[in-house]
Amino acid sequence: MWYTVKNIDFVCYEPEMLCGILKREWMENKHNYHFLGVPIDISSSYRSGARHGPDNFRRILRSENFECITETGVSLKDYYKIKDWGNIGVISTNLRESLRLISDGVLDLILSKVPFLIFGGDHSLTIGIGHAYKEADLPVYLIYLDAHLDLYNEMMETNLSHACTLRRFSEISNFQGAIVLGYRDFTHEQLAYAKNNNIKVVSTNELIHQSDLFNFGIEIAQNLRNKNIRIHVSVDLDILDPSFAPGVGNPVAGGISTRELMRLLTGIFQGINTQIISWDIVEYNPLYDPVEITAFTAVKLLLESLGAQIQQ
Ligand SMILES: [Mn+2]
Repeated sequence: MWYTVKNIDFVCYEPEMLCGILKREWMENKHNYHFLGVPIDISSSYRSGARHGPDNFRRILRSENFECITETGVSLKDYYKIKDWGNIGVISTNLRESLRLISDGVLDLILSKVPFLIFGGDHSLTIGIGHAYKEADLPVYLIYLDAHLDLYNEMMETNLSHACTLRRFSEISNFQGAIVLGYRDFTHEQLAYAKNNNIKVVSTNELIHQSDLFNFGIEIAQNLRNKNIRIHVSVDLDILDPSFAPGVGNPVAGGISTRELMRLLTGIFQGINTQIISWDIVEYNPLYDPVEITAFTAVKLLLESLGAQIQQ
């Protein structure tokens, strides 16, 4: 079966090889995983530059720096045929219209029934993912890894800011609830909103006191099984301490380590693994990542997450 993705700018990027798991000769075959970039940073409230994220991420991913194997010994080449659809042709001056384009593109990915990763771009793009789930008429639950709650009703005179993402997502009729993991920058108003709107919150401090983040991740995901809902996992790289991920729009000190995030994220994906997975990695900003720490971290998270998503 072959299908098309609408409204996507194919000219932007057609990678020949991504870490050995995407090859040109596979293009005509059925793929079992999709990537899509969203180069957007209109709503970044502090340091913009995330629009350069997707292409820099690919540049690092295509480097010869990685073996295509997870730490648990899973050879990703044996499982994945990945299609990278390039970047959505967002309109860099119009967030509302860009969200419509994102929603259209993501809807096609959802309808293809293949797991997918959206790479940002600032966090506002996740609002478009929510709209796509609504269009597909699929109830969706969010697992939201972030130093922020993103529950402002408005930020800097716009209600479509990346600081409002979870708030807007929670207003979508198909929203089934969320859990925020790793927050440490918040307001009491946002916490009150979360409490009243089926949004669980786990602070960074609560996270680090878990005895095992891998098992904690599995538990979170397994609690969502058998509920007949789709799960979207949204990973804002600012959940990490800035020493592990300096290249983000709004860094917050005191975050978890790369190793801790890997444990948590791979646990979540192992727990989900009987369902179709969609996820995003957002807020990677190469302009503040001069020695590419954040990029290498993101690629590591990707590889280990792909390994954890393989259904055993
Ligand atoms: Mn954030």
